Amino acid sequence: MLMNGKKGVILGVANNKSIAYGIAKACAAQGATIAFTYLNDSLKKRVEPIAAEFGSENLVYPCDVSRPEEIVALKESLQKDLGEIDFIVHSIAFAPKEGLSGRFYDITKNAFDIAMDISVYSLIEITRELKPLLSKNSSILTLSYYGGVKYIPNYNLMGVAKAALEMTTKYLAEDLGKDGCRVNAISAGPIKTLAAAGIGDFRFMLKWNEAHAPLKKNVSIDEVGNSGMYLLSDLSSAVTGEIHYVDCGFNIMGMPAVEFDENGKPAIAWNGEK
Ligand code: 0WD
Repeated sequence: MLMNGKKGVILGVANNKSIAYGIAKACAAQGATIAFTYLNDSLKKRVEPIAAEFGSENLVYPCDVSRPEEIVALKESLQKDLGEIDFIVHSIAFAPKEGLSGRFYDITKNAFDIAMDISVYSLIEITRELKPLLSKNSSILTLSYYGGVKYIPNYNLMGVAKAALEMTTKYLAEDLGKDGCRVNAISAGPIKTLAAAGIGDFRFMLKWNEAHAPLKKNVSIDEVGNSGMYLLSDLSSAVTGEIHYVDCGFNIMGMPAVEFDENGKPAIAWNGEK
């Protein structure tokens, strides 16, 4: 199995719809030992049974990434319970609701700081704190979205955070390459998760992607999970600093490919409905 003997930690499982859950499933299926973290007590109740599903009932730790002391405590727990680790998955993002709709220029400094802290700086801090535990052949993975590269309606503040996250991935990749650690991001297509529910008109985004992506479907957490497992495994041993699209090809489209009906009218209307 591809992940036999590999140990790692996955941050960002909120429930079994989370992208992080899809990644955990794919890694566990290939023999990985996985530690899980939860944001707060209400999520603890959801994460514990998920950890048990993967035989990790004794590897569940609190970690609110906005609290540096919890990241330090996570490092100590992982060191005690796992020793060396081979992978880290950072599947965390947050922006206050005001940053996910309306006029972009109305974003407050407070909302901006929170989004950048939790969605971007946390990757740097986790990497720095957990680095002493990383093996000489390790891999770090984070999650991005196309809204960090091009304008996407309502993605607003999170778009700016994802742009910063993607560059953070590249700078970390250079920094850690000499120590045998790879750092990559998956830019996933839209998926209905808890975090996605906060984005205005998300259902429309799903329809638009399904209608216009070359594969004519939306991506599933299992598909992102399989690609994530590849980036965490030795199959990708020469891949680092990469932003890997797992979006049914949506990002390659410069213009929607539209079919026309017998009257010469586009068969796909502006709202993505046939
Ligand atoms: O369409 C999507 N769902 C996409 C998501 C497309 C492309 C990328 N992504 C990204 C997200 O931006 C995020 O970085 O994937 C990552 C995972 O998101 P998800 O799986 O869509 O969402 P969810 O299941 O909600 O997991 C994100 C979790 C949080 O869940 P809630 O819903 O409680 O905010 O991030 C965690 C939390 O568990 N999280 C934190 N963890 C530690 N400390 C914190 C925090 N301060 N804040 C949020």
